[in-house]
Amino acid sequence: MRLFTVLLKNTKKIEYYSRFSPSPLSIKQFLEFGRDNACEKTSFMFLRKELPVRLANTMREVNLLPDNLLSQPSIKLVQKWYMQSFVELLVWRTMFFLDILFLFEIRNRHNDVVPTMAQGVIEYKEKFGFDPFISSNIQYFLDRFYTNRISFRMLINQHTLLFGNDTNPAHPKHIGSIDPTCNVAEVVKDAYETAKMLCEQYYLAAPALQIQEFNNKDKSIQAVYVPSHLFHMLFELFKNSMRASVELHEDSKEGLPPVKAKVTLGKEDLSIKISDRGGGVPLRKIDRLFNYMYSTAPTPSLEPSSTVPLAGFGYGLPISRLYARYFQGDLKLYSMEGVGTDAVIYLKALSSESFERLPVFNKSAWRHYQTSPEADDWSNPSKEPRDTSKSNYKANR
Ligand code: W6P
Repeated sequence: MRLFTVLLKNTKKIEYYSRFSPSPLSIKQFLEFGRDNACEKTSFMFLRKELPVRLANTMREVNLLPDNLLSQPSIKLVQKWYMQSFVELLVWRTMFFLDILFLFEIRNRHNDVVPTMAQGVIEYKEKFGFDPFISSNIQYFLDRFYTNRISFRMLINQHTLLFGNDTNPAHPKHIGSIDPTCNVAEVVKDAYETAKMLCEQYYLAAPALQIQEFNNKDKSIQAVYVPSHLFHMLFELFKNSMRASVELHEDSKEGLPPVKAKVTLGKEDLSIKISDRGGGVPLRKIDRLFNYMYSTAPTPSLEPSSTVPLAGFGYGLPISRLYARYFQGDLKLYSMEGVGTDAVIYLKALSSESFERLPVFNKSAWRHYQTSPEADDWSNPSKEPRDTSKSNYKANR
């Protein structure tokens, strides 16, 4: 009886907080807040409302997933973590001091959300198979769910880095996780070197790197950005480029073609292009590289790609694209089959324009989960005309 009333109350509270929209912050705001008069109390006042709002928004959306997916044990486990954190945050609301250890505890509880959700998708696929409708549902959901998670961790990290005791001695100029003068080419080199180590371990060779910067002035291009996010994206792209390059040129005499990086700065965009000569990907398969359901293998240990350390987890590309989009950028692949692939990361050149891009739980989001699959409104190329001599097939030409 008591358990029931507790559950009822929590449902009501989730409903209450989910009616508020999350408040997106720009990198400039994160910076100004952390730099000038970083006030722990102000940060606490913001977080004690904003964290439950962001959690509640995403928890409502989890509930819209198809029953067959929601009932998988891994998804249930993730839901339990969210509920626990939500309840704890509401207790925290009633206090007027803040405990950084408590925020660490919440953050760490959610460390394994990505592989656990992936496991849930695998469980679903094993029982029900691949379904294009479910796949597009999952795609829409996970993009929003993981963006929410990126943002939640961003908020917690800013608070704990700014007000925790452990000021970052390696990066005294950083404001929390933001580097106000992030040297983009340096992060490119870092990510390249890390991927190169893995690549050499596995293939005993790795492509060289060529970096080019395009800037009006003759100093290196700087961004106001979260270096760890940038590293995450670049590392993922380098792994893919290296793997494709080495596997294509393994037996060739000419040696490995280098991977090229180009960093450019315009008025609006800061762009980073990573180009490989790894043979490219046919257009038909490009979307799959970003598809969650497609890239989760039902038997990971038997899947050849999972034995290749360079292949990553399978969620590397879609999540890298979410990092880019999180601050109003994007990540795109331009491939030419037979030659190679260009991957471009677009970032906003101005920190005042890089606002968090956050999912909002509302009617329009709700509608996305309700639409049922309809007949395709484009012709299907695989269907042959039944009888070309009798039908109007010829008359149509
Ligand atoms: C490839 C496939 C791919 C994905 C992402 C980035 C670069 C590349 N290169 O061949």
